[in-house]
Amino acid sequence: MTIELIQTTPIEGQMPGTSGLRKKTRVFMEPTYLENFIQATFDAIGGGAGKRLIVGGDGRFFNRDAIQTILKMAAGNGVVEVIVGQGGILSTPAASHLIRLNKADGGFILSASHNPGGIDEDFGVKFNGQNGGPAPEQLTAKIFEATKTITGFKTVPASDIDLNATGTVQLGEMKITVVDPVESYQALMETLFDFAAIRALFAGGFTMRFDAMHAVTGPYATAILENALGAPDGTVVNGKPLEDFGKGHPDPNPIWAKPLMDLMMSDAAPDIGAASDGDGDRNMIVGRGVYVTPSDSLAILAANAHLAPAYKGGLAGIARSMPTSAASDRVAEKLGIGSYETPTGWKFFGNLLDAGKVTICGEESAGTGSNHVREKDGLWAVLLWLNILAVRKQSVAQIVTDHWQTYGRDYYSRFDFEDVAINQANELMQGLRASLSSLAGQTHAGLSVATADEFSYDDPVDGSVSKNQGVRIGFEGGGRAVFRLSGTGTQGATLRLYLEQYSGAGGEIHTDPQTALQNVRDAAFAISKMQATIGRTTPDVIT
Ligand code: G16
Repeated sequence: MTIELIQTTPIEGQMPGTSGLRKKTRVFMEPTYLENFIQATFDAIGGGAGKRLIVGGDGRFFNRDAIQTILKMAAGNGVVEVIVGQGGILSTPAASHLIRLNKADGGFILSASHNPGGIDEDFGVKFNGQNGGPAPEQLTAKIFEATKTITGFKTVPASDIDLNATGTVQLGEMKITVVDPVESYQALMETLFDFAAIRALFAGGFTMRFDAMHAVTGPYATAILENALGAPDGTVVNGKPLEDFGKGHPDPNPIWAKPLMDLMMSDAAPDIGAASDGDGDRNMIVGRGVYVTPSDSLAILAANAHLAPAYKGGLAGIARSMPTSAASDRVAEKLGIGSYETPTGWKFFGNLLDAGKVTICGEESAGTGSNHVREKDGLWAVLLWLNILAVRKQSVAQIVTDHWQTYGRDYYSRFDFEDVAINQANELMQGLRASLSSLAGQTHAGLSVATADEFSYDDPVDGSVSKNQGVRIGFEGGGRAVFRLSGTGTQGATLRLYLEQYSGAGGEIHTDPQTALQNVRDAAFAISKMQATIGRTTPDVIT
C-alpha cells in the first residue's frame, strides 16, 4: 500500500493541557486539525516505525471517525500493530492496562473526559506512553513544538476498517487487532479484589446503584457488577454509551450526577451509590445519606486497602495532587509510609508509581487509582470500596464517621468560576503572585495567614521541575485556600478555588461543610480581590 504524504501547515494553539488536547468537536473536525496533532505526536515520539499502539475512546461523537483517521495515519507512519477496542470503545484505565499488558509503545485515547460530547460540545486526544500513563510534560512540550513546524502528515489511502467485530485485519503492512474492551480489564480486577466476598455481599441483599452516565463505563460496570458479582439487574443505570451522553455532563459529582445524589439522600437509597465519568477514570462514592468527598475517599481507601488481596502487604506510599485535602497525608503518617504532593494531572504520579514509591494516588477532581495501571480508575475505586464494605460489614456512613473520629476531618469544597475572560483570570493570578511575599501575618476574615506560596514541584524521581502549579495560602488553625487555572476547559479560563479546613478528632462538627469553610472562603475572596478582578464571587459549580 502506498504511503501518502499530505501537505499541511501549522495550526495555532495545539497545546496539550492537563490531560491531552481538548477542544470543541467542530475544531477537531476542521481539515487537518486532528491529522496535524497526530502527526506531531508521531514526530515527537521518534516516528511510528516498528511500533505497536493501543487505540480507543469513550464513544463520544467523532470517536469512530477519529479512530479511522488515526489507524490510516498509523499505517502511514510505519506502525506494525494497533490494538483497538471493539466499536472504538476503551475506557482510559482499560487502555492504560492494554498498553502495559501488551507491552505496547503507547496509545491514543480519544476523550474529553468529563466534558459533554456532541458536535457542539467537546472532543479530545491524549497520548499515553509505554508505562500506560499520560505523556509527561517533556513529551507534551515536544508534541506542541512539532505542531508549530509541521509541513505534512503521512497516511494510507484505504476504506474504513470494520471495528464492530473482534478479530484481526490487515491495513497494508499493519495488523489491526480488534479486542473486547472489557475482557482483560475485568481479568485484572479479578486479580486485585476478593470477588467471592463481594459476591457474597450482594447475595446477602446489599444494594447499589451505579450511574454510568451514558458514558464508557456502562459495559464494564454491567459485566463486572451485574454479571460477575451478582448485583441485581438494573443496578447499573444509564449503561449504554451514547455519542452525546444523553445530552448530559458525564462528570460524577453532586451537581452533574444529581439524580443519583437525590436517590442517595432519600428514604429509597440503596447501600451505596457510585458513578463514573465520560472515559471511566473518575468516580463518585455516596453512602446512604452521606456524600464522600474525593479527598476523603482517597484517605479511606488508603487506610483500608490492606483488606483487599492486592494490597494486603501494605502500601509503599500515598500521593495526592496539591489541591487535594491533607486527609491522606494523615493516613500515610499513621501507617509510617511516604506521602507525596504533586501538581494537578495524573501524569505526575507516573514516576512515583514506576519507581515503587507509592501504591495509591488520588485527586480532589474525583480520581483515585493504584499501581495496577497508570491512570486513575473509576471502577477500581468502586470495587475497592465494595471489597472494604464486604470485609468490614459496616455501612459507608459508619466507615466515614469512624475515619473522621480517628483522623479528624478535613472539610473541603471546590468553587469553579467558568468562562472567565482570560485576561481577568490572569490578572487575578498575577495579583496573587505579587502579594505572596507580604501575605504572611496579615489577617483576613478573622484568619491569620501562616504561609503563602506558589506550588512548584521537584520530581523526586527524574529531577524535573514544574513551576507555577497554583497559589496556596495556609491559615493559622488548619485552613487552606488554593487558586489555580484549569488545564481542561475549552472556553475562556476556568478559575478553581479550593477550600479546606481541618478540624481535629473530636473537633467541632458541622453538618454543612460550607459553614466550616466560611472564614477560609471569605479570606480567599478578600486576598484575591476576586470581585474587583473577575467581577463575581458566586461560582458556577460548587462541589
Ligand atoms: C484531568 C487530569 C486529572 C486532573 C484534572 C484536572 O482529568 O487527568 O489528573 O485532576 O484533569 O483538571 P483541571 O486542570 O481542569 O483542574 P480528566 O478526568 O479531565 O482527564
